[in-house]
Amino acid sequence: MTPSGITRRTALATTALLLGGAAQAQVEDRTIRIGTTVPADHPISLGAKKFTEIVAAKSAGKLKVKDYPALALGPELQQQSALIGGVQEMFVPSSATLAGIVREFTLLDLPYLIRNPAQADALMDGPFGQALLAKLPEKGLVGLAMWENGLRHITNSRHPIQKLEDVQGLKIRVQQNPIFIDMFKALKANPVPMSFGEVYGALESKALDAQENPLLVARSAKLYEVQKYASLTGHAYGVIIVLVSKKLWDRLSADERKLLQASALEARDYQRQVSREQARKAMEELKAAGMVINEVAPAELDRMRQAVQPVADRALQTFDPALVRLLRSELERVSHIG
Ligand code: EAX
Repeated sequence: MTPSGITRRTALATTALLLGGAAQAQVEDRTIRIGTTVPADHPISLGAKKFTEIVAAKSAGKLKVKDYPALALGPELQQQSALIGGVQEMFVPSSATLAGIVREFTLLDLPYLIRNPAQADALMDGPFGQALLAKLPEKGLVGLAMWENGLRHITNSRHPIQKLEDVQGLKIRVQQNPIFIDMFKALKANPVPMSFGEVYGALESKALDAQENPLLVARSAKLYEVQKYASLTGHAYGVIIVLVSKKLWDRLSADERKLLQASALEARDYQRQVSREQARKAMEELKAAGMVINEVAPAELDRMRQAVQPVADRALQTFDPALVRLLRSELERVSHIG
């Protein structure tokens, strides 16, 4: 025990943090579990792994973040409830599964909202993205950053989707989210909301014909083993939210909060970069794995866009007009990007 009563390890960490230029940073020994929904090799889980490393470095090893990929800590809704209840520390889900907690996040799922990742970054990192994150604390969650899942496409085991009518009648898994259910009903498909953890089994048993996700999710979850066709519909852009339990957040010191916030943003830049690098290779990897991938003709994409537009129009009428105005002005601002 040193003369001033500080334990040797805290002295060490304080020294390290001092070296890092932080004034007397208050960081305690803590273990933090972070869950993801996809396998370890997917950029979302690689982002979570990077986050564990950045936090360890910034906290001189005091904040020990352990990552649990592929829904190892339970289905999406269960993990979200665990954060709200304070029995789990962090989770990195698709924004779509927040629909039942903060309905405004479903605005991110509106069909054909975003054309490319650069637009997505500008929208998520801008005032609209911040307005959504600001709605989480009153529900027991804290949002640190928005990471990338990517443009979503339809895969299925029946036939290539080359025209609007090819979607009709498909039994398709969708995220547990009213916009996705309404979107695929509008396309005359048969949407089945389900946890991502059940998708492979449902496709393998032919209980379902189809699912929709970015190609990287199809690659990482080996959906090419149970899906023959992938059609580049680009019908929605997938956003990932880095969540912390508010019960934990309220116990953290200001330094610990700053450290986790900075780490989530640093890991965000890494995660988006890896996601785009891997996305460039995903199509060839899936073709090599035996999938038949087709572009959908612009005229048919237009027909799909028109078929789902009423879903967006109806949904927009149910939200705070000020938030919808912000979304519209931000979409106008980012529409010139990329
Ligand atoms: O978060 O559930 C989904 O389809 C999500 O895109 C996936 O879990 C990644």
